[in-house]
Amino acid sequence: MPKSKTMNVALIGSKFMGRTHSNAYLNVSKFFDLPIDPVMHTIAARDGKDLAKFAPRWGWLNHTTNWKEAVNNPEIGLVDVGTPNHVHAEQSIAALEAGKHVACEKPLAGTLDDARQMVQAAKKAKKSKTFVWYNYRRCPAVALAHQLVKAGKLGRIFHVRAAYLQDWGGPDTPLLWRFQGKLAGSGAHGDLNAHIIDMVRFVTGEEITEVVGAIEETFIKQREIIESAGGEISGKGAGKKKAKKKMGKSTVDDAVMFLARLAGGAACSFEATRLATGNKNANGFEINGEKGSLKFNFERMNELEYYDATLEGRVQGWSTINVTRGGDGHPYAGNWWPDSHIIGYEHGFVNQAADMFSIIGGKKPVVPMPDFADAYETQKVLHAVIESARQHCPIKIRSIK
Ligand code: SOE
Repeated sequence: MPKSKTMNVALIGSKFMGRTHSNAYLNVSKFFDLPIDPVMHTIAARDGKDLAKFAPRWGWLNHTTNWKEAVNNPEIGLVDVGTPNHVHAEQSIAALEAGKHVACEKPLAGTLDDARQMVQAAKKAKKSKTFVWYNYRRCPAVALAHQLVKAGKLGRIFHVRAAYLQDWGGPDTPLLWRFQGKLAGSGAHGDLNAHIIDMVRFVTGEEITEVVGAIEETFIKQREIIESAGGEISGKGAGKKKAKKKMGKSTVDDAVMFLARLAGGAACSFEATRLATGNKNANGFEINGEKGSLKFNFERMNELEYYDATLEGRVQGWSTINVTRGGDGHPYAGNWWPDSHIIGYEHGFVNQAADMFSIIGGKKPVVPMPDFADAYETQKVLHAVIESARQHCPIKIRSIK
């Protein structure tokens, strides 16, 4: 068996995305034949005690509390930035300047300025490839939606309605980094609208050209400061035992909604909120075209609903495609289990790791992969939405540099 080519990976961050990315590197070579296989070389994070447990548990050979040491290690080929938004730029740019390939969590950055600096650094680093973990593109149902639209199955697109609804951001949720503007950049907007803006661009193949109007709302102005609370969404109710609560100001949105136009003229609505009570991770879209429609809801992530308006009227209706059939050409499905042996949230990350190493190895990804320049288009829309909400006016994306 010829020895496969390998590349050492350094991951920065060991919280929620640290786990999803570690799981992806642990499993990708078991399910995909890659031109280059990742080696889980180093995990870097701030808490040395936590790291000592995390590293062996998740398959990392080395661990360090000094991310710069990992980034500058000549043995490392890919640096993966899985940290909060305010350090994406510093860590990604350092890795690019060290000649590494760089993967970064979404959104590209907390601010447009940071994102622009990342794109400029990526342009300068000619030999480095960049990737952004817009993982939902690689849910097989979303990838199939992209392929169907690209094949012309919907024809001219009239409407897109996209919503990413969660409900973990209630009054009991403490002042995590995600509620601090200087760390996160924005709240549900950069966290959740980022995903649905990217997905709509990806599935329709069209850029958003104008934000027509927007609402930005912070319903819960004060949140409890919990020293131990990290950034993760499980901090709910952490402060319930404390007698006297120390409160801090939430400086980000809890919800942002906006109306937009696509390059082909479609009229779109987008909604992101952490207060949609009863919706846990309802990330979805509906696209209406001349020849048909598509509907996706991540809470039923293996299913894509399709309405084919080209059928004779008496047999038209919404069909629910269980996107698990590799034999029928469903994207990624052939790498996993037999028909209808459904997959989960973590598989999208494994599928992304597979495409990243395909690209590094000179092969094509199954579906398009966002690099820093592509993710900057999403970042420009994120910025335009907040400008539109605050100035109460439409904003053309071409005006954002
Ligand atoms: C929190 O809203 C979060 O963890 C997002 O940051 C992720 O991108 C999403 O996949 C799940 O929810």
